[in-house]
Amino acid sequence: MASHTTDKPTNKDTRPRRRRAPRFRMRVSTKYAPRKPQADGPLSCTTETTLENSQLLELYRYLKLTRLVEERLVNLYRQTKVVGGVFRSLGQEATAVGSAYALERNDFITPLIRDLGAVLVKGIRPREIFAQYMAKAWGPSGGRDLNIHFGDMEKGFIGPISHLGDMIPVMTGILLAARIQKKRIVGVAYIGDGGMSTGAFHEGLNFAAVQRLPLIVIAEYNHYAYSTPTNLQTAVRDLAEKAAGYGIPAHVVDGNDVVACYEVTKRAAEFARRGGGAVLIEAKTYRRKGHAEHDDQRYVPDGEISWWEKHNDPLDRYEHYLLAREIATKEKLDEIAADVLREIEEDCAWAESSPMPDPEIAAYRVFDNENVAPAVRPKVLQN
Ligand SMILES: Cc1ncc(C[n+]2csc(CCOP(=O)(O)OP(=O)(O)O)c2C)c(N)n1
Ligand SMILES: [Mg+2]
Repeated sequence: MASHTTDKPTNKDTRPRRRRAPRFRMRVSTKYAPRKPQADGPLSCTTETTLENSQLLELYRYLKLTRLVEERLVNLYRQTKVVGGVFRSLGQEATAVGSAYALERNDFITPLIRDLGAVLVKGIRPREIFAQYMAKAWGPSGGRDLNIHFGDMEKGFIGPISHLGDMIPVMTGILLAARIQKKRIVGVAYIGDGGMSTGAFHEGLNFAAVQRLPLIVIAEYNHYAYSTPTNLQTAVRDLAEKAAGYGIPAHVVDGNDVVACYEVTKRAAEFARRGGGAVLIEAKTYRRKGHAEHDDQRYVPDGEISWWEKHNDPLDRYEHYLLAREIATKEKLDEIAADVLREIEEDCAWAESSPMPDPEIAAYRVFDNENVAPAVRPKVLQN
């Protein structure tokens, strides 16, 4: 008889220790949830913050950068220079920018199409975005893929795939690997209200919760998934309620308040990093553009978009906040905006000057043969 290893299978619990959560207690914090607008003035942002003035101005820069990069992409799209669609985050930029800004350099994100702001905060330059959208040879995927379908492992940005929900188990796997390698990183996975209805979302989050992995899920309640309103997507009122099914804490945050998004993610990241496990953050926001530029939004009730534009625009709110608290003057904000525009001009010109990729290279760098055992390694194009 063949000899077997003497190692017996074990059910030893290797997860970080944690005090048991009280049973059946809903743990949804609403400290940073949206508040009713005050009758006497426009909405602002939360004043309870640990951010210094220089950081508050940097946040403003990223918000402005996100909006203006997207505006330039629309411009390029209308000139038929973009290959594929343009997906806007107009009206919800604060969610991606504020949450990503709360992370440390080595932390990871898996953004979706509405999270360009998080990608920029992670250090991706506008020129990469422009070249990628135009499928240019100098773009990060060399024309092999489009929009934000590329990644940068050095910068902690995992390129998304299109299948909704699937980045949750991917990020869970990354965090499990990091734990085995004794790296204390945190991962933020973004998901839409529609994406949360997938099986992959459930399986990924359940596994992360059971393993107490430092996964932060940012659930973007932006009122629509394509043309489906959220009340036809899910029976819960707040997406945060779903956390109870996984036994993890949740927060509801005003997704159009960039400071609140930062603060809530910062707290979640500290909790996750010290072994508390997964956290769900629901950001209440609004998608002011259609699913992509081609979508004329005929399914949206009259007046809804203009209401959000007038009363709850994340950039307007933040400008009001910075001016009212005398963190910046109007001149200072204009100066930042001009600087952002200058960068966009330069980067867009660079991307436009890039050639299109050579057809012969299309099949290179698509398949990673290194991941396959040598004996069964197929002959593929290398490099
Ligand atoms: C599993 C799966 N089903 C359907 C689609 C097609 N699809 C792409 S985006 C989208 C809507 C996503 O809505 P939501 O998750 O709310 O994100 P939002 O677009 O609002 O940011 C759909 C249905 C897909 N990519 N993957
Ligand atoms: Mg949505």
